[in-house]
Amino acid sequence: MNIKVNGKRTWDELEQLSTFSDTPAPSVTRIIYTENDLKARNYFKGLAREAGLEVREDAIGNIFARLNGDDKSLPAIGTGSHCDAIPHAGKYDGTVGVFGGLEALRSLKEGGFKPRRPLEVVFFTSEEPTRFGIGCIGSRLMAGAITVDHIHTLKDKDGLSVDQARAAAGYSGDLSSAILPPKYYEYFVELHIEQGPVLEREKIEIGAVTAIAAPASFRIHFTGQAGHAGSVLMPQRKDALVPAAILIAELESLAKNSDSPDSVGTVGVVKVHPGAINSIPGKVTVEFDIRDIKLSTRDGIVHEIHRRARQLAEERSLQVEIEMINSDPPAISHETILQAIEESATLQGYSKMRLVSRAYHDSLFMARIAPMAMIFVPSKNGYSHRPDEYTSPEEIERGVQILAMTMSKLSHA
Ligand code: HGY
Ligand code: MN
Ligand code: MN
Repeated sequence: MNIKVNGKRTWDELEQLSTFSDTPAPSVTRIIYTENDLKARNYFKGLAREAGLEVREDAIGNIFARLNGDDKSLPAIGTGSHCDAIPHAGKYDGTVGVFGGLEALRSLKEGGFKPRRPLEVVFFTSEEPTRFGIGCIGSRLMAGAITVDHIHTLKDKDGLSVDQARAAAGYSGDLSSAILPPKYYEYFVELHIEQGPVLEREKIEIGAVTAIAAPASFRIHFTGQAGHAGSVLMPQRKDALVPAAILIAELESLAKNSDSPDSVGTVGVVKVHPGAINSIPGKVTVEFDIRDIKLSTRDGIVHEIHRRARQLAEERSLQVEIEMINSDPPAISHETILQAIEESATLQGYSKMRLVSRAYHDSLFMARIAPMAMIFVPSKNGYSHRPDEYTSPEEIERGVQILAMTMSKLSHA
């Protein structure tokens, strides 16, 4: 069968999707369970139903759109990604995988393709950690990689729990019902923008992702003594922000000088109390994001930051609390899918290369329950998580074309 996806349709749908945002174009902000997230969900469900796909949602809001095959009982070939976006993000992170997945199933159906195994695209809930502090809540739950009890403890900055927020968004039911049964998927392949500079630098059209980096994140809470910035002399101070600043600088050095080029360390959130220019910080919370493809290297950096935090607290007579958020292993892609991606690219005459993903994705958790791989398309200047994130219509169409061809191959594998 000669598969031909409709890239223009996907591009137009991504443009419409980008209007569902809390911040003005070209930025996109779409936080889980907010009004714009619900608009994105309804938009996707409407298009999936129009395409004749079977649509269902689980208790936490993962949306599944399925093209049934000859044998409904067979494990499906899965794809999908996310549409939630961090504040002031771009249009393409995650969305290319959700609407590209929809286009792959839709164009296969329109082309008369009869899958042996069902094909399914997932709109995952809460891939970004923005609202509830930990990423990939929906895919973690599906894969049994987070406990229901843990999800019940998660709250947003206003103290609203996941359960309260999901109920307000219209999702109910026992969260354990969202855990997928064994062998639900035969294979899982996600299309995503690279969010890095490699494909563009190497002038390659399609990336076959061989591994997804291991992310770890945690909060360190320092408690010292607040006080007047003028009258408390330096020897008497218990400044809670100074040890945080030391750790931030040391994290950069640890990541730069590790034994792996893939080590990255980021502090994107620092909360200071009371947060006044003329008051000594009494309480400080610092959020750390540390990743590497090599688990031992990632863990080495995490442990060193923890050790130094305790040492600095002791030296400065402060209290310190370390709160782990997540510490996940890397995911390794499955050779069968990688070869299907590369064969499809060759058939299309697209250039291709293998590379790792330094960003994490829902596929990191789908890899726990099925053979997984990812397809990357280039990111202009490697930019992502910023309004000028960009991937061209042609690049997106090529990615969707390879996704459709790969899924059709795997459906009969
Ligand atoms: O942080 C990440 O890697 C993903 O974009 N949530
Ligand atoms: Mn992201
Ligand atoms: Mn993403």
